Amino acid sequence: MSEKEKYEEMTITKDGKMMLEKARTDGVETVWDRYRSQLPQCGYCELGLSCRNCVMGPCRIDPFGEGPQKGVCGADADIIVARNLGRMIAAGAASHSDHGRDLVEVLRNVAEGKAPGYEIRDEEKLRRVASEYGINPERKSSLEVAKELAYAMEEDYGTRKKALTLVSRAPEKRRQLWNKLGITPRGIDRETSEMMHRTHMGVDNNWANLLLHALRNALSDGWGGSMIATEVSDILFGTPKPVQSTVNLGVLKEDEVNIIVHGHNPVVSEMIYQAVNDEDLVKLAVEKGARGINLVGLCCTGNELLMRRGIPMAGNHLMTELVIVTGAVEMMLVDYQCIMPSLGHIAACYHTKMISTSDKAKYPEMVHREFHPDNARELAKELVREAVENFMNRNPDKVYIPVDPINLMSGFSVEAIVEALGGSLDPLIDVVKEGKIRGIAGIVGCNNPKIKHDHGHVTLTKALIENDILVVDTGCAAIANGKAGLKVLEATNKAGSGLKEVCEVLKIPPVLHVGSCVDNVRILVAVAALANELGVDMSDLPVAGAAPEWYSEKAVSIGAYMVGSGIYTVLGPAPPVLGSAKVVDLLTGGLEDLVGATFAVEPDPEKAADLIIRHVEKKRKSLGLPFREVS
Ligand code: BF8
Ligand code: SF4
Repeated sequence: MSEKEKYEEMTITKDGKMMLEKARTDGVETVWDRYRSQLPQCGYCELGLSCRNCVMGPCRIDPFGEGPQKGVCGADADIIVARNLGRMIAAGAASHSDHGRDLVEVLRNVAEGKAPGYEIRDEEKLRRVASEYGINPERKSSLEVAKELAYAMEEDYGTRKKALTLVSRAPEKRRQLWNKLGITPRGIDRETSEMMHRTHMGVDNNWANLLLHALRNALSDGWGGSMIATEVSDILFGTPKPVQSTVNLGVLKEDEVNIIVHGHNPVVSEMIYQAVNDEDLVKLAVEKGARGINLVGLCCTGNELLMRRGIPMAGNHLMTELVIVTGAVEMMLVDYQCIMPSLGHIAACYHTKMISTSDKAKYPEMVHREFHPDNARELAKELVREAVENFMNRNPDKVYIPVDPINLMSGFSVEAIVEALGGSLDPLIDVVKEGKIRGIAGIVGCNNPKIKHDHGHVTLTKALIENDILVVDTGCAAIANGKAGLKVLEATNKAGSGLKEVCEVLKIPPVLHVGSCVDNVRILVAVAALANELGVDMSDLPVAGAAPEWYSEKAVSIGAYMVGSGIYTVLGPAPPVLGSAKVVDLLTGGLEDLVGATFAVEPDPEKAADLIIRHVEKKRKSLGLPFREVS
């Protein structure tokens, strides 16, 4: 196979293929090279059958029944698989929730006057969320309300509560179900801590009991840590409204200082956004021979800024190395999560300065400049100045920006969607009832070098909109769909006639960007509101989720809180559970009786679309709505 043919297998994106070629010429190793060098990957681990939870091990179970069927402690395949999955969910829930906690700390610092540069941008939302926390916002200043809210949210992380505050947003039936099953999420930290405890050697050795707690742990992410992250981000940085922008490597500018923000938490990137608009720094850029400063995003921190400020987006997870290979990046600032430790090494081949910013996330070959609420504004300016000064170190012979950018529309918070609908969800409910929109699918999650880059997201999304299913997307999936041109008004031409008609009236694309990965909770909030409006449970609605190219532990937590909330979810890559038939049966079948939804695994995105279409029509039928027979 020629190199070019290999690139065709690796990604559907033009900029990706062109930069893979440049990476080869420049002698840069990428995630795909390292993936190949790992093959064959460990079969025990792939099946979830290896355990290293203690030092009597590591142990493994023979999937063919010939070798050992028990670990040294006596744990069998079911226990080991369930424990491993539980730990993945704990890690994912902890990541989202700790991100949320960092935002709450900024909110508290703002309230206490210790965070210059940050402010309350959405007072209305501050007061609305405060009321949900039982705080009476009347006759109080915003800062007083912010302080009380920050304290109340910090309480949600603790252990004394019987239920998380924002669980109240879920329909009554769903809450009763959680209570009956004993999985109502309590303190956010408590559920993760308990998951780690239960999976210690000699604690919970009932695989089903472990999985139930794993659901509870995931729910503490969805209705807790992630939901807090989204709400506080909106309060501090503004609730997104529809905004136009551009996407792919073509957003980099040959004649400007290019600065990239990568990671997840908008706390740092929002300050960088302010600094790149500082007049003195823009003037300095011009003095240094550039036409200006160009701030662009990657991954979810990029999504946060795209949703609220319309900054352009350079790419998703598998593009994070290739963007440096353009040779046109003066500085990349990272916070945390999904930042490959390879980035610093790649940057060393170019002039790109790499800056880590969080005390909890340091990386090889990066300079560490720690951000705190009190120094963020000044440090952001200092770093942007350094980036500007680095422009003169750029080697024009190494610069290659391969494509023109694609337009996209972003900024669809639930509030913005309700506004586009004229102030209530009723018009959406009407078109779903009529069947113009058959259902709604959330397409979320990552890229993974095991799957052709962006192929899963784009193929699935196209198939769904063709079948009149409205798509809402987040994270790396959203960036993939943006690059594929599915987030512009003209994309309605790719939708079925019903969805096309609705989108044209509302002047929205058929694929709505609802945010970053923590913003998957916007999907929970919207589905809960629809269910409340109709007086049904979330699992009754013609709604589904999919993660066609997921890789991360966070994605497992997202999938689990979606299913735990009654939303059928189709995964592309199989999670490491295939070593236990019992666990597989529960996840893909038995959960239906418990929480009214299951997981499915389908790596082929066309077939995944069929599963979702069938599910949507089944739900329509049971709601008594017009439905189509699907073979
Ligand atoms: O939180 S989609 S690769 S960037 S984990 Fe990561 Fe996956 Fe992208 Fe955002 Ni989400
Ligand atoms: Fe082996 Fe049990 Fe220890 Fe796991 S917990 S490593 S199965 S002895």
